[in-house]
Amino acid sequence: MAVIVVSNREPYAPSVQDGRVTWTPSIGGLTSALDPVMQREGGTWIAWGEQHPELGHADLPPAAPRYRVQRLALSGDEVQRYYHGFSNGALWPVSHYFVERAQFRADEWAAYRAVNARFAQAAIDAYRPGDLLWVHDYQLALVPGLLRAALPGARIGFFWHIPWPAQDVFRTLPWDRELLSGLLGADLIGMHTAAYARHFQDACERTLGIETGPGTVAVDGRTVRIEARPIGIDVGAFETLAAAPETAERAGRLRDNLRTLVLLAVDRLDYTKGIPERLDAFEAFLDAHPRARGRVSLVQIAVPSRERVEAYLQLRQQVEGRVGRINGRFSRDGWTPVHYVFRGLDREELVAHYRAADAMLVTPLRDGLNLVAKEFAASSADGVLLLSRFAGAAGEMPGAIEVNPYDRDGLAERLLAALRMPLEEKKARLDGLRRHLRDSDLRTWTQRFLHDLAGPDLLPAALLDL
Ligand code: GDG
Repeated sequence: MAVIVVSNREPYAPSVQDGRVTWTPSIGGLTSALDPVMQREGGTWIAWGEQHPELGHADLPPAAPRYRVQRLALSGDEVQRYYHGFSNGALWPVSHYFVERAQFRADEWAAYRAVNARFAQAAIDAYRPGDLLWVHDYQLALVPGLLRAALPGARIGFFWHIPWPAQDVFRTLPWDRELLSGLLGADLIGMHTAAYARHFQDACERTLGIETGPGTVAVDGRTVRIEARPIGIDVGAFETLAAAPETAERAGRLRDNLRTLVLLAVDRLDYTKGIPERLDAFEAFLDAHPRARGRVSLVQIAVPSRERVEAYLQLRQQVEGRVGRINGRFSRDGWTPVHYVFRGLDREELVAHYRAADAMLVTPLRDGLNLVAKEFAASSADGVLLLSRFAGAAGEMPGAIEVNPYDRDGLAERLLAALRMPLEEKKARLDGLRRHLRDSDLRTWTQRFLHDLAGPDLLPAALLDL
């Protein structure tokens, strides 16, 4: 038995220099979650070959190949309509409650269907009886249905990484029925929170008129399970990196350069992450507390994202306008209130930032889960986590200070409380958070999902001791 993973993003991205190809693991949770299990089990990973599609399929990891990445080459038109169009211009905003930003276009929906069919066909070609199929995320919602039609007896899992919105929001999608039916091709559907799973069941009842039970939906004589399974992180990897002497040195240098208390925020530059609202709250904080001026700095790491979508270009202007305004208003005596970094950091640099921060601001307007919050909690020695009540992770992380990103003045006051928190309380909160993270680590997440998908009789032995 082998595992077949189907995802939009490829696990390793190739780069070519002087005719030599180097494969680098892609940034993000999916590669860290699934690469280890693929390395153990072998199998096939089907993904869009975004970089250098001409290279075709690859056996990875490069040093000791264990599984095959089947790289689909998408045309410019497919990328535009399927990825930037329907996935990121319709499904993403609706799922995050930004209905007014969504654009519903029939040609983009047609491209979404066609590209989902290409992914499904590649998985069908790779499939051998007994294999486990695991499809990921909102770009590929129709794939489980297509797989089920072609492979009625297959075991198909799906994980939805973003929020599932309340029914009145979901039903704004003109193709709500098709999306639901597509997903219901799976045997097991995972979501980050119980609320998302409930919303999904609501949609099945009200849009499709299907009966649901506790955590189940009955369809075509099959029972589909819908479960809350929040993704974890590789806690050990973050703890080890955070404790390394080089990290302490880097963190020390960062703090020496700033010479103030450090507030940190790390996000893809996305309108769901609440970056302008956070900057407004920081400005309100500086207005309300003149003594904080010169003593507190905000470091905002904004990772470039989806730059071909108009809304994202506008967001960048909005954010940079605010950074300029705050720095223009408050900078003095060599102190700059906002340090704005518009690029991704490497893992070591990222963890050094987590380590240097007195408080971490994770304040999305809406977020499926939010891995940054978990990574900070695993890396920090004595920092405070402020976490939006609209991040899926909030329910799991009571050790964080809960904030409402829409409440500018409230958020400003919470900042002050975080910076004044006694050391023992900070440490106690981090200890509690870390205990939970260890119990729900990434390997456990992957192992449990595949275990439950396979059923005990079919479980590959190696999955037991991942
Ligand atoms: C989607 C859902 C859900 C970020 N900046 C740098 C960097 N990162 C890494 C982080 C983290 C990942 O990217 C971001 O994950 P998030 O969960 O915060 O957000 P999304 O990208 O929106 O992810 C989200 C997730 O899927 C998983 O299901 O939690 O809700 O939206 O791992 O560390 N990594 C490096 N440099 C950076 O500058 N190396």
